[in-house]
Order: sequence, then structure tokens, then C-alpha cells
Amino acid sequence: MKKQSRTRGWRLDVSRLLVTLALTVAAILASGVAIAQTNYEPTKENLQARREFQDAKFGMFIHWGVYSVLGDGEWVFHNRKLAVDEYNRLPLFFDPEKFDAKAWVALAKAAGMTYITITSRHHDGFAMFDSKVSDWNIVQRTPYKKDPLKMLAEECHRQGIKLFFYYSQLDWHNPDYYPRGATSWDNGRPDRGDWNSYLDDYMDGQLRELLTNYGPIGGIWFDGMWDKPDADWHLAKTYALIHELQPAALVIPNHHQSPKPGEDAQEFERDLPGKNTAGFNTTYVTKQLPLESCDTLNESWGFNIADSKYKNPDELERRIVQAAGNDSNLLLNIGPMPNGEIQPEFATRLLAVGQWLSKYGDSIYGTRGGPIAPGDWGVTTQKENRIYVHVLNWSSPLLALPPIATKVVEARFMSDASPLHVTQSTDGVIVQVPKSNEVDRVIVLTVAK
Ligand code: FHN
Repeated sequence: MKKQSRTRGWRLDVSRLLVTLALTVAAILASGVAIAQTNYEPTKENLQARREFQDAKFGMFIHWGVYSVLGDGEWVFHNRKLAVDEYNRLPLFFDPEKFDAKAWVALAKAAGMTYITITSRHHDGFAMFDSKVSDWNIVQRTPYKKDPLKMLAEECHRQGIKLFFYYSQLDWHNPDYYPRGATSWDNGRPDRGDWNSYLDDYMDGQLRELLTNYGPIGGIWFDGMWDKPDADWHLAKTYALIHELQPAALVIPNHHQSPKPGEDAQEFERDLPGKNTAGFNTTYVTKQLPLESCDTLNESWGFNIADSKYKNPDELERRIVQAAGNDSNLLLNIGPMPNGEIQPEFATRLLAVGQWLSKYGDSIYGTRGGPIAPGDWGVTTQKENRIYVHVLNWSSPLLALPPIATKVVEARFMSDASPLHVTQSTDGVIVQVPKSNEVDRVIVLTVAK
């Protein structure tokens, strides 16, 4: 008897399992988008956009939101453990009457930056654009009442610079961001919420707005997934939506993990590719996708009135060179003030970098990582039949490099085009390194085609 009922129970379990399996397969089949994105084949436009992104090399990252009113960075909501009701007062003080899209874009260009990535919303969930999905946005909640992203997008199109939107998947404000993640605190939200609606209605709804109301955009820069690493973020659906609305728009995730299907670039926060000095990047570096490394001009992302640890132009130039030598872009952040102005400490440093790039840009823009692995001495970049040897840290008059496959026909010092002595053998290449007080002594090796 006992044996029989055990067998019947086992049969019931199997049929239950089969039904569950059938339902799961049906659900996956029904969501054709998810499957489509898993087998993601980037379009021709997307591949072209990836190449252009790799050529672009240097971008301006902008963290700007209602948090800037408090001058204490973009995490102030969380760091001060404010309640939602308290934070709700902040937009009332956000009136950036000095915001000038034209001046921002002009500054980026003068700095030699070729694209801009701006926070369309950060972890406070506050939309810095005109959103119909919720009234938690700049047009409806602030005395400013205007959409700065619209103005910025128009200006970027006018001045020929690509605009990317940072979008935080993490949300400290919306009750439907539930179950909450690692950064949650008791800020007065109810202990319930509709996660699927948060992703499918709220987030995808806003992404749809960003991808339809602002003309062609460079892509979406995601951040915050690390708050709930084990959650189902409906990525396939969201990525498919982005590529469907704008095939050339790049999906750039800052989830600190190896790339997933549907993503178009790999991001490294405050680190060069493959390094994990910041403590949260993966050391895996894809060979398939463009790479980007982001960092900030001082120590903060959003406006921080007390942060004066500005990197000097020499250091910034070094970072651009190291990024390029590691086959990566550098996305350099500034946090504008709540009145809309970019503080002079940022502007002057950026302009100095722009001066340097106007002279040495050929060794950076449009290049790829060179044939010689980066070392303590410096890095190489390459373009067509030129290898740029960037000597960042070397005091001797000669530099011995590993062998390279092509024949070096000429070596010149980039700063004054003077010819340099070079010898090449199967053991390697020895180049003369002139003395100079430049941060980056660039030697141009012309190789046989
Ligand atoms: O938490 C954010 C932080 O505020 C900032 O936006 C940076 C930019 O890369 N990303 C997150 C941390 O990973």
C-alpha cells in the first residue's frame, strides 16, 4: 500500500514538473523579444556606432540632479538616510537659471571631448527630463519647469557631438523598486511593490521616452544593477527595446560583470580595463566589444562643494593616454553646480587638456591599442601605418621595446617632427627618447604597409 502511494506521489511530482516546464517554455516563447536579444546580432549601424565610439576616445561624463542643491554628492539621499518625504522637498530648490547647453557643449568640445554622457536620472530616480511616466521629474517638480536634456540634445546635434544618457536601474524613491536592494534603508516606502511593473512600465517607459523624444542618441549607460545582482532585470526585453527603437544606440552597462548578450561595450569604473584597484570591476576584458573607463575630475561624481581634490591637467592627459593604450575610451566626469554652471576649477583644467589634445590628438583619436603591451614606461597606440609610442615614465636616452611584426621605416618625435634614431632586430626595437618636460613624449614610428 505504502509503496503504491509513494509511486503515485512520485508520478504526481513528475507531472507537476512537466507542467511547470511546459509553462516556462511557453512563457519564453511568448516573449519573442527575450529570445531575439539572447541571440543578439548587432545591426550594421550598431557595428558602425561601436567603431565610431572606439574612435571617439574621450568623453564628458556629467552627474547633475536635484541632489546638487545640497552640494554633497549624488548619494546624499542615501548617505544622510533621508526619508522620501524629506527628499521630495529638494526639487523645489532646483532652479538652474545659469544652465546654458551651448556653453556646456562648447566646453566639452574645447576640452577635446567627442561625446557627452549625462545622468538622465540617478539612484534618486528623479528624471532630469520631461517624463510622462511619473511626475517625479524636473518639469513637474521644480521651479525651472524646463527639460535640460532636450536643450542639450539639440545643442549636441547642432555642434556635432554624440549624447548618451546615463540611466540608473537602481531607484531609492519608487515603491515598486521592491524587493529593495543592498543600498536600501528605511526611508518611508511601503514594504510591498510591483517589481515587474517597475521594470516593464516605469523603466522601459522612460527609456522609450529617451529614445524617441531626443533625436538620435549615442546610447544608454546603465548603472545600479549591482544593487540587486541576483534579481531578474528583464535585460533581454529592455536591451531589445533600445535596439529596436534606435539600432545604432549602444547599450553600455556599468554592472561590473562580464558582458551579457545585447550589450555593446564593456565599462570599467575608476580603473583601466583588466584592473580592479577600485575593488568592484571584473578583471575579464572582452576582445569583442569597445571598452570604456570612467573616472571623475575630482573625487566626486555629483557636485560636492567640499571636494577640491582636482586632478591636474598632467594627470588627466596621462589618463587619456593610458586609456587609449589599453584600447579604451576615457569618460571623464564633472558635477555641475545647482545653478547650472560648471565651476571654473573644472573648466580651466579641461581647457588645458583640450590644448594638449589639439597638438597630440592624432596619437589618440581614431587609434586602437598598439602592438606593444602597456608597461610602466608607457603605452602604444596605432592607426594605419603609424605606431605611437607614448613614453610616460622613462628617464634614459634609449628605450628598448619588444619585437614588432612590421618593419619600422622611420621614427620621429611628435612634438617637433624631428627624426629619431631607431634600430630594429628580431630581439626588439630600440628608440631614442629625447629629453623634454612633456608629460607624454610621443614617438611616431612609421611602419611598412
Ligand atoms: O553609484 C554610482 C555612482 O554614484 C556613480 O554614478 C558611478 C559612476 O560610474 N557609478 C555608481 C557606482 O558604481
